[in-house]
Amino acid sequence: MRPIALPFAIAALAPALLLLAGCDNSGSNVEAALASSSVDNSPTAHALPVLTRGRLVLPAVADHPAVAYFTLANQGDSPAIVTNVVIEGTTNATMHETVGGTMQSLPTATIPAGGLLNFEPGGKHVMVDGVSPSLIVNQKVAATLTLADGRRVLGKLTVESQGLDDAAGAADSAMSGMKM
Ligand SMILES: [Cu+2]
Repeated sequence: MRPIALPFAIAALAPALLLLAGCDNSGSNVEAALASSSVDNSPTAHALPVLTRGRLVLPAVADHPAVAYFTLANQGDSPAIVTNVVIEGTTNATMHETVGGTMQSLPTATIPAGGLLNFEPGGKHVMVDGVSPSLIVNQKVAATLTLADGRRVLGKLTVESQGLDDAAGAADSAMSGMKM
């Protein structure tokens, strides 16, 4: 996939690029995920990966994309490859990754054998379009992840608001609008 540069001159011309600019950076926190996970870590050959800490962050500005984050734990003894994400109450979900301030789409994402894969602000995340206006904060929506071997991982995402304390700025810029 082609990295997408962030210049505003370009981004302003293309809403799809503009929203890609919205991912800020924060550190990964694998240890915290492990510590807070209720997943049984004993490896099992054909265990289905488990989705935890799922959240769907609504856009501050109507008609902008939402973004989904979650942690995937693979208890199996071989890598699990996520190829598709579907989220209830939305029309389209696409895996993305932010690397060094640029955004790439992520056709697949691999959960290592016996390990974790985090979708989190500043790293891998899921861009979500067509969010139903009926979704409300604290509601749980279903997420269905398809794996390369055809298996499906079902999980729940808690709907969150990203807050409207800077609504004017957010309206000016999808970058602010996507800020976490
Ligand atoms: Cu993105």
